Amino acid sequence: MSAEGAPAGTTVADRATAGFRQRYGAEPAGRWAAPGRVNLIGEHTDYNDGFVLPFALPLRTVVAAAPAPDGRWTVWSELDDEPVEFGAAEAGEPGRVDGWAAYVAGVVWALRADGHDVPGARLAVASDVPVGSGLSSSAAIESAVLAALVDLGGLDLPAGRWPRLAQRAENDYVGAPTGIMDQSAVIRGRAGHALFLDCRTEEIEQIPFDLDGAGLAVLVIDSRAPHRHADGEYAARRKSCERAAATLGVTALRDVDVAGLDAALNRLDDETRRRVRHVVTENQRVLDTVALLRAGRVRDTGPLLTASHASMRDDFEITVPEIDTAVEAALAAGAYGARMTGGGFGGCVLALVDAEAADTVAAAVTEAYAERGFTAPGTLTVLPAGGVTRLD
Ligand code: GAF
Repeated sequence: MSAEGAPAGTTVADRATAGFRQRYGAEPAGRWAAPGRVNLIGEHTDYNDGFVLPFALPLRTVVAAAPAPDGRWTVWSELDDEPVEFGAAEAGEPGRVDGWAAYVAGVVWALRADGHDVPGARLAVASDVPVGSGLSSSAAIESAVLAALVDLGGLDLPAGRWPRLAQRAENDYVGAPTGIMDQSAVIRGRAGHALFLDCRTEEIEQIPFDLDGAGLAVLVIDSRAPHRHADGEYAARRKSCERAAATLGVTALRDVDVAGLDAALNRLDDETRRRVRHVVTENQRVLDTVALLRAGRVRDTGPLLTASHASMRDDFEITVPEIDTAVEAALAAGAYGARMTGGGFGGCVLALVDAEAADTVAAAVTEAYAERGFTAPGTLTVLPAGGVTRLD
């Protein structure tokens, strides 16, 4: 849906501005944009203090905003006709604002909990990041709102601290027990690079990910699979990992490496064994992928991506038939590697392909879907883009 008053064909930033003008009858003081993300590799490793390698997408969420002298927050989104308004009381208590606006109230909550004097504001949100596709539309809105409020209030908050605050908004206000990957990718992503993040230390390294130079592309396939019990299953996986770490006497599964895996597995029940094996081997796959990218061997990362998928399918058990079909069809059509990206139970698949073969691979996946009677997938080729930024 796009904002009334924004002619068809206008950009997401235009839509945010048009929405702001129409809703508030004034000009915004500025516009802030934050991207969605895909994760190249390293799934369900972030909340285990492990390694991830996501990158920011060219699809963005834009927030047009201006200070509100009454000290309250009003937010309008093109996803919803009615704006949501709240004050310090609602922002002070998790759960008082729900639905999509909870991500906005959560950011206000997290900033205030961190001791900042958050300015009241009017905000208008437009987004090209599809909601519910596993491309982190939630981290995008959190990060764009965070950037807007930091700038409007002149808050003293270095960008290095933003991911943790945005994560707190999601964990403690919205109530989703996610890790720090998505917010980090969306805030710290850099064009042409994948973000190698150590989720324990929050150290980052920008890893050149030169798809163009290698004649390659990342094809993102939106599985269009309905998210089946995603929230409950995500929380269950997280709990299972935390229980395993406690049984093994380590702070987090990050502290088990491939060399110590067999000894660790011997101490666990069948199901937990599979969960732990995924996390430990996935951390190693991230390190191996980083090593290959550092050596400029982009194409050679393909088998690691595919191995990551097998591990998510067989050991972590978070894939669904549409997702597995997309991966198999992409590989059969010549992709160098393919895997589900994101939390699982739906969402997107990414495939590493020759740039000139992207359309053929997309068509093969669409055909495999049709044969199985699935709703047609969405497909898009992407290059790594930059993180959150002020537009003007
Ligand atoms: C979701 C979460 F938000 C991330 O923190 C991460 O755990 C991911 O699932 C799985 O890798 O995107």
